[in-house]
Amino acid sequence: MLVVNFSCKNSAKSSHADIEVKTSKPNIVVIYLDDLGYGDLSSYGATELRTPHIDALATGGVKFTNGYATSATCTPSRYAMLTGMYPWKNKDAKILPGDAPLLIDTQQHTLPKLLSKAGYQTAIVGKWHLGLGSGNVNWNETIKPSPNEVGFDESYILAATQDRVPTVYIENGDVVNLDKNDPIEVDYKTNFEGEPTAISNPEMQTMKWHHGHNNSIVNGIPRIGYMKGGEAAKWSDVDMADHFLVKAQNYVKTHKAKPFFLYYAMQQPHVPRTPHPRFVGKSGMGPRGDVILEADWCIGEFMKTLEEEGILENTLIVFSSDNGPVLNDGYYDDAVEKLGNHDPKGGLRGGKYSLFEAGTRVPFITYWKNHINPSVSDAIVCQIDLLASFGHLVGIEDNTTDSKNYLNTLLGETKKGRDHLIIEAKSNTALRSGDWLMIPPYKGSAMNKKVGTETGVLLQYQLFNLNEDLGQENNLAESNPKKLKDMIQIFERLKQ
Ligand code: NG6
Ligand code: CA
Repeated sequence: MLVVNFSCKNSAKSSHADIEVKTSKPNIVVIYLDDLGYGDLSSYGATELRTPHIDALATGGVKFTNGYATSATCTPSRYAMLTGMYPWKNKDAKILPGDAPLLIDTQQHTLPKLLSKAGYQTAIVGKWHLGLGSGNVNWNETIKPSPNEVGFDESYILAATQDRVPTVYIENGDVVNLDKNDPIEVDYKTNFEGEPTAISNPEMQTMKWHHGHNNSIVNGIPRIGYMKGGEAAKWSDVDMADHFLVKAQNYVKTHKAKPFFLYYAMQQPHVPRTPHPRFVGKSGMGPRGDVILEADWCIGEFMKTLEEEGILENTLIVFSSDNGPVLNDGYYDDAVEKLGNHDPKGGLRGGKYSLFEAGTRVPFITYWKNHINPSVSDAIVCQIDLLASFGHLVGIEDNTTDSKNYLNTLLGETKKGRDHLIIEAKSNTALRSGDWLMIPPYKGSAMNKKVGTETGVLLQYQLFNLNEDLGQENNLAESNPKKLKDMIQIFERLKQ
């Protein structure tokens, strides 16, 4: 059995054998937000809103200042985290519609499969967005393959995003509360006859669409995609955070006897931002700020549950986000108008969808009470490495993916992280290496006009020294040809 080499202060009364078990097979919880920016937390420099519960993880654990999602959008980042594979190696790893087939091959190596092999119970609660079924899903029967076929013993998910149909929860492949007499149909191309959309019935909207999002209206919110039926199964948007929280809490309470892995994939602050009424107006920043406060509260409640159940000191928590921030992602919800002095990018350039830093550099925190010494680390870490790192923790080494073991870095025992990392935005890739970031030339628009963020795309090479120029204002590609050449060489080698 693997014996992890750090002191176990909390288990002073336990026998040595107990300590070994506890330290090598802690529960693992990944708390993953959707579109939370590098600057969206008070522990990461935000001054206009306070996130005390997440801050407690940051100050009691390792706060990474160079923590990355692999990608600037959801599906590829989640794919990389769960499979350990760079998403640009899979041409289908792009933002998926709600009726897309499962992106992960059921034969593929995954993080939950690895932990299962080590004796863990595994579950996902929250946003999935990695596709379901094998094409032409019948939402009225048990959907297969689903998260349950790629390593999760249990799943309670929303299929894609909160702004995409079907707007229902799915538990272990079954739509929750489905009335068989009111079957669900979903189509991403054509509407069902007579069904209201934001175009035909704009008066039904309680939240207006800005771009995209003008198909079926559910709970007054126009969505992407068309849906018919399933009335009793439709979720309540304002209750979603509480709903997932209770599921996550119940999972912990009922599975604490053996090690578990819980992927708690929260939906905030992705659009549509629908805070529960008790958070409405609390941030002064409109719904985007309010749902960040709501998410922070949920995390506080979840942590309380771990403590009350007596397993806090035996649970390793990783907190992060799937991509960087966006304000206007398709609805009029005051995110731009009420932003005030808040900077969701935390001084970085770009945002969601961007190859600039704000697209992929995200809050990244590890917390394990009495096992991790609180610190701030500037090591380059990436979510893709959770698979190999957790593998090492539980005694399973696997070199078949792009994931590398950085357990000691994640636990704050060394500040040596990745030397190189390939990041991705909308299928374009760039290289982070040491202090440097190189973006190769790409065709396309430098601005995502509807969303209002820079894409990072330019027809020339871009080279930045992030240590001296965090905001990526000075392109050094021409003035430092030697560094550029080195970076291109590393990039080409890694992309083979
Ligand atoms: C985009 C949507 C955006 C969001 C995104 C996925 C439009 C115009 N925009 O296509 O609102 O849903 O997909 O976000 O439809 S992610 O965080 O899941 O990648
Ligand atoms: Ca996202």
